[in-house]
Amino acid sequence: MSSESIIDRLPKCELHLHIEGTLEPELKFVLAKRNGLQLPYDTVEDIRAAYQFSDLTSFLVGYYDGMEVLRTEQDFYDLAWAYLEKATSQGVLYAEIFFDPQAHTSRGVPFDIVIRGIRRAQLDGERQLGIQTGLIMCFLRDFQAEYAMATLLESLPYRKWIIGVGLDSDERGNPPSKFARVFSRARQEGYLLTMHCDVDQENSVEHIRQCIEDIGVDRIDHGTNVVSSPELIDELKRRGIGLTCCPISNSWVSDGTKSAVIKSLLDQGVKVTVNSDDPAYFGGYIAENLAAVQAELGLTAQDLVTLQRNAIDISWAPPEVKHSFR
Ligand code: ES4
Ligand code: ZN
Repeated sequence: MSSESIIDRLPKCELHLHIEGTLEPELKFVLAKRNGLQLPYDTVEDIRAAYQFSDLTSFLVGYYDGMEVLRTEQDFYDLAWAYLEKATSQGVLYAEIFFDPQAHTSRGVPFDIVIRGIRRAQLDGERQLGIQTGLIMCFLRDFQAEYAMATLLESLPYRKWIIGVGLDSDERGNPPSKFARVFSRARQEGYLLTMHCDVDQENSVEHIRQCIEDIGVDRIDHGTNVVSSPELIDELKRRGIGLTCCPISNSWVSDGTKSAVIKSLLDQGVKVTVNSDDPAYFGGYIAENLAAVQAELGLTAQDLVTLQRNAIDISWAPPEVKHSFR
């Protein structure tokens, strides 16, 4: 069987997917029209052509600007529903979905509008498409820790709809330690913890160390720079902390997919996984990300299965969902 068809047929588990990063240009136009907004582009092609990033900061500026069209509960529903249909078409059985409430509350869209729209799509996805999902709330690390804490408190009435918290956005000058109190409180509230340590960021290895030793995360998003620290690799393995890697995203914000690093960590027994990040911007959902690694490295069928097993192992899915993959 060719690797393409193995990838097509593999039941998939997605662990690193920003719902706002699934906003395709076509939907951007629909939402802009519905909300009476004028986009600074005339066509879908113009929008795609404007997606030229060389690093994380340049990507993030356009990314947050692009969310302006998301205003109503129905907008968030439509966004999440479109992703769930796409994921189902690629054989995703279970997905953990990040959302960035502060990217919306900071421009006047209430928290409950955001989460209710996404939640309604999750329920419809389960009923109509058979895809199971969990929701992870990310704090924006370039905002103050106090705003993250206020967002954490605001989430508590929706506690049952959220499985964990994460940390994303611009990493430079915003280390994990800045959010130690917020994450400690989140843990007390019963949330599981993950944080981004984006590829090739300043002080990446120190940020990974803080995640593991000071914050006590359950997982790390990206985290591939750990490859330069044998001690931290051992610590990841000892604690069973997995990495959610995103090869196509890496190739936009750094100097390549880091496929060789992913394979090296896989071979060293770290629980690495392959995921999408912001597919509408980077141009690849989970199948394309697996295919990108496959094309560079010629992974065996067994490697591809291991990647999905790892994902299920380190996922925060309930036991019955984990069993459905066996
Ligand atoms: C992100 Cl690539 C990346 N890095 C940090 N934060 C993010 N949020 C969405 N995509
Ligand atoms: Zn991410």
